[in-house]
Amino acid sequence: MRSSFMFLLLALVLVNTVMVCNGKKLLKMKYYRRTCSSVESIVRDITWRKVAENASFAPKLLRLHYHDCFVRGCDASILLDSTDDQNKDNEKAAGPNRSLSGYEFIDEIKAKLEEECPGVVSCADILALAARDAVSYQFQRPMWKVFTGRKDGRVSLSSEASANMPSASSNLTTLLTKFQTHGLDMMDLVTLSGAHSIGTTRCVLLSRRLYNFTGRGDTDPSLDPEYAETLKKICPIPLNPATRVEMDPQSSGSFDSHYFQAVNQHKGMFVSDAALLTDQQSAQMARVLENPVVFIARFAKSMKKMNEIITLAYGEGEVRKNCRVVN
Ligand code: HEM
Ligand SMILES: *[C@@H]1O[C@H](CO)[C@@H](O)[C@H](O)[C@H]1NC(C)=O
Ligand SMILES: *[C@@H]1O[C@H](CO)[C@@H](O)[C@H](O)[C@H]1NC(C)=O
Ligand SMILES: *[C@@H]1O[C@H](CO)[C@@H](O)[C@H](O)[C@H]1NC(C)=O
Ligand SMILES: CC(=O)N[C@H]1CO[C@H](CO)[C@@H](O)[C@@H]1O
Repeated sequence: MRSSFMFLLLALVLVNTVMVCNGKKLLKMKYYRRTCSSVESIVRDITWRKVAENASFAPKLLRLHYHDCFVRGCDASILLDSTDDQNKDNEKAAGPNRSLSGYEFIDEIKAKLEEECPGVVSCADILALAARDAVSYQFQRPMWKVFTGRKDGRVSLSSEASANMPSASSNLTTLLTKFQTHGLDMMDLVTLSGAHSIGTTRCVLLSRRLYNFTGRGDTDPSLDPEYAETLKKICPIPLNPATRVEMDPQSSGSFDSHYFQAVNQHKGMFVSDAALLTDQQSAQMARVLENPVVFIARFAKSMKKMNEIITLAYGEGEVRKNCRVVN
C-alpha cells in the first residue's frame, strides 16, 4: 500500500517535471521569425506609443504579466473573460485581481497582429513582450530577454488565483513559499519585489498598517513613523477609494533601485515589502540591490525566469483568436 503510494507520488513528480521541461523547451529567441517576423517591433511600437501617452500603462502591464505567470504559468489565463459555460468563476473575478487593468490594450495589440499574421501570435507572448516593452520605454532599449513560443491556456479559475497570489499582508515565509512553487528563489523574490519601483496603490490597502495594525487602533511599528504620518495625510479617514498612493515614494514614475532605498529606510508600502527586512539573507540582498547597476542586471535575470514559468505541456494550449475567449 505504502510503496504503491510512493510510486504514484514519484510518477506524478516525474510527469510534472517532464511537462514543465517540454513546455519551456518550446520557448526561444524570435520564435516567430518565419511566421510573423514583425511581431516584436509591432508590440514595441504600440506599447511605446501608449506609455508615451500615459506612463501609468507600464506598471499596469507589468503587474498583469506577473499575475498571469503566477497562475497556471504565463498562459494568458488572466485575460479570459468569464462566460456562462466556461471559466465562469475565473482569475479576473478573484480578489487579488480586483484592480488589474490593461486588458483593452492587449486587445489592441492582438487586433493589429491578427491583421498582420492571423492566428499566429499567442496572447501570452503578447503580454510578456508588452510588459517588457512598457518598462523599457524609459530606457529606449529592451530591459530583459523575452523568448517566445508560449501557448494560451483554456482554463482560468479564481480559486487558483486566490491560492497562488501572495497578498500585501504576507510574511516572508509565505512569500518565499509561493515564489518557490514556481521555481523562483529568495533572490528572485527580493529582486522582483523591486517591480514596486513603479506604480501606485489605493488607500484601502494601507489602512490596516496605518490605522489598525493589531486591531487596537495602532500603526505598524515596522513603518517609519514620519512616513506613516505622511501616508495618513494622503489617506485620511474616511478613506477615499479614488486616492492613489505612490508605491515608491517620490520615484514611482521611474523604474529604478530607489525602491530598495525606501524599503531599507522602512518606507516599504506593504507588509510584504517590509517583510524583506525580516530575514538576514533577504535584508542583505535588499541592501545590495540598492545599487542601480546590480538591480537592473538582477531584475533582467529574475524576469526571464518569471516569464518562463510554463505549465502547459508540449502540444497543449492554443493560439487564441481573441485574448478574452478560448477558441
Ligand atoms: C512579492 C509579492 C507581491 C505582492 C504581495 C504584491 C502585491 C501588490 C499589491 C497589493 C499591489 C497594489 C494593487 C492595488 O493597488 O490594487 C501591487 C501593485 C503592483 N505590483 Fe505587486 N506584489 C508582489 C510582487 C510583484 C511582482 C513580482 C511584480 C512584477 C514583476 C509586481 C508588480 C506590481 C506593480 C507594477 C504594481 C503597481 C500597479 C499599478 O500601478 O497599476 N508585484 N502589488
Ligand atoms: C493616465 O491613466 C490613468 C488611469 O487610467 C488616469 O487616471 C490618468 O488621468 C491618466 N493620465 C494622463 C496624463 O492622461
Ligand atoms: C506567516 O504567515 C503564515 C500564514 O498567515 C503563518 O501561518 C505563519 O505562522 C507566519 N510565519 C511567521 C514566521 O510569522
Ligand atoms: C480595528 O480592528 C478591530 C479588530 O479587527 C476591529 O474590531 C475594529 O472595528 C477595527 N477598528 C476600525 C476603526 O476599523
Ligand atoms: C477586472 C475584473 O474583472 N475585475 C473583477 C475583480 O473581482 C470583482 C469581484 O470580486 C469583479 O466585480 C471585478 O469585475
